[in-house]
Amino acid sequence: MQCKMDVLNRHPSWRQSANRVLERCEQLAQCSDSRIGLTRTFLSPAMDEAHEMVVGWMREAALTPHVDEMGNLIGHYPANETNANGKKWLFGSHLDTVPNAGKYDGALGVLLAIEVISQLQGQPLPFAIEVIGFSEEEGVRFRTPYLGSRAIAGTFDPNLLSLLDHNGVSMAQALRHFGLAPEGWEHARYQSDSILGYLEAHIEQGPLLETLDAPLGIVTDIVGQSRLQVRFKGQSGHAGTQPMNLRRDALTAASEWVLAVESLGGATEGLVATVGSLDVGPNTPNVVAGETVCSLDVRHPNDSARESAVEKLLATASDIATRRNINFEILARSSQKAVPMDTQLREQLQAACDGLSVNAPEMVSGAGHDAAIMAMLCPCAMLFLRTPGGASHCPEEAVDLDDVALALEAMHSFLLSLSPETGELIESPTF
Ligand code: HGY
Ligand code: MN
Ligand code: MN
Repeated sequence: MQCKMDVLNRHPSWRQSANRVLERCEQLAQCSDSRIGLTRTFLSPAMDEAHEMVVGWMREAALTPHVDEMGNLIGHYPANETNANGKKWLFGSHLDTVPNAGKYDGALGVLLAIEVISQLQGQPLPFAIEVIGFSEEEGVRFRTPYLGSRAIAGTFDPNLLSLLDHNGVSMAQALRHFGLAPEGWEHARYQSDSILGYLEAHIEQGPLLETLDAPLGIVTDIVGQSRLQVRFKGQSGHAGTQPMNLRRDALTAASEWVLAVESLGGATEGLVATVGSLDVGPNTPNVVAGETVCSLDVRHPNDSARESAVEKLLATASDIATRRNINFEILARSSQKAVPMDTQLREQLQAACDGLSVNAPEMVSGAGHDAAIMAMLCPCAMLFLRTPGGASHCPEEAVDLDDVALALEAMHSFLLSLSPETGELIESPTF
């Protein structure tokens, strides 16, 4: 068998590959639940279309595709016969999006991985590789993130199968409708002793790399996040006849709280706090709002700082409610601890970037990623790409062709640096 080095050295210019990746991001962005903008949610018809498109690209790269019980699309690249330890490397990111999303959040990481594998030109390595297109990272359809990676990492909670989406469809029904067997969710689980590591390439989604004029970044930690849904309940009333001093207006109560969330975020080092959704009941111009349901998203690199910020904001909400003679309650609450990336894995990724003399500063990820869940299963690392304009979770999301080419080269060079016998990380890799 030709040694790994020979196999991997024959490949076209990376700009050409980067072009193909960006063209595919454009094509994939056509798979949308809505006619206006890009929205692709868990197990939707658009996700099915996306699977069909990505399966074709996986096959071209000699990856054998399948969909697991949680709707993850997985392409398998077999090892050569000498695969000593039967272990594999995992690459990938998520295929779902937020509403009115950009084209690169998630999709770029899947397509970069497929492109790097395609440069192996079908030649096997001494370890298998799997490219995973996770089914649900954003948590849009069932208001619960990381469903796909949790199933793979073995941390999925089967009680979630009874969650209903806004059409009253349960997760179990949605899985069945997609042709999957929800009762088989456990089969999606990987065994950690079969995994060498997980590498996720992703846009930074913020302004830091652009400020540092760096094309790539290496993630040290993924911040922790708390996600809550809360309700202010007052009394609906007639906008024309109800005197101001007799109102129990749930919208003004929520509005006061939304501004309190913003000011705590602005006043606390390292904290971001966001009310991104606000449902008003009955949401009618001539009716004083009787009820509002708000989201709360709080993040910080330090878990206790995050948790104390959440407690402060909940206390503020009940103070506001009491003063305004309104009821306040928490409807749902989930939290994800801050997760460090694997030191040796990210040092080897850093060395791959250094070997290309690419400036790839270390940084914390303010965004959540499937790597935060996969870190329960195996060593993980993330490679960030500069986000021109720092815009993400919106159609303005962009990425630079040359940065994509550098990311491909860095991932490829990282692959080269693994032990040619076992695929494991090696002490001082040469580049
Ligand atoms: O919300 C996040 O940080 C990620 O985009 N799911
Ligand atoms: Mn996202
Ligand atoms: Mn993402």
